[in-house]
Amino acid sequence: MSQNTILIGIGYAGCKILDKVKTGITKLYLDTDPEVEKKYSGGANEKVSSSENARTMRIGEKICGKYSAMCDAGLAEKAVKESKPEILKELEGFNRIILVTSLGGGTSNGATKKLAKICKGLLKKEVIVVTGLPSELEGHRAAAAQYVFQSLQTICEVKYVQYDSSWVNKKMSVLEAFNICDEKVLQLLDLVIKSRV
Ligand SMILES: Nc1nc2c(ncn2[C@@H]2O[C@H](COP(=O)(O)OP(=O)(O)OP(=O)(O)O)[C@@H](O)[C@H]2O)c(=O)[nH]1
Ligand SMILES: [Mg+2]
Repeated sequence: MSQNTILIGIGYAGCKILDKVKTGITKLYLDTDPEVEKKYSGGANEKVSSSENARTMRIGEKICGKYSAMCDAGLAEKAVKESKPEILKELEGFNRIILVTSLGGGTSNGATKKLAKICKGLLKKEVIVVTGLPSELEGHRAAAAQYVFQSLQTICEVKYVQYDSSWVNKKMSVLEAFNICDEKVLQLLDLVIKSRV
């Protein structure tokens, strides 16, 4: 059944988390940030490694230019629209789509919502979003994430981890703190994958 499933990492954190997943399931790293192609493959649409069935896709090249959506969820929605033909091609043959992300950024908020709508509403596929939600320390990002989170729940199934500031201490770097968040989302993703294969 896992052959019918595709895991799509969305935005910086979504792709970072997906990169840590050890699985034979097909992966797609998707971001408005051109860096995605350097980080997760040797170039557009090349496999990350021979042992993994993984592809990368930079979306919204025309609309975002050299940059990512840079906290602009509306721009990321437009990026999905711009790259829709390429995205649809990647989704051919998959019935279950798992969107892996961490809400709060432009791409994670905008592209996840737009993709969920396309995959569920237009393509009628099974869609599950597995996401982290920013802690209250992130202020307006946390508020923006909450707004998208509520909207996503009206579209498809959403599994989430609420980041908790008590997980971190003052000695930790930001990267160390977010690596803890990665682990929590990975555990949740593992459960979702295992419950459906
Ligand atoms: N788990 C995890 N979460 C992260 C990490 N870095 C940032 N986040 C969280 O993810 C949210 C979205 O951040 P990014 O993934 O950087 O945003 P993006 O989707 O790339 O958005 P733009 O760059 O604005 O287009 C943030 O508000 C944080 O809560 C990380 O390394 N791991
Ligand atoms: Mg980004």
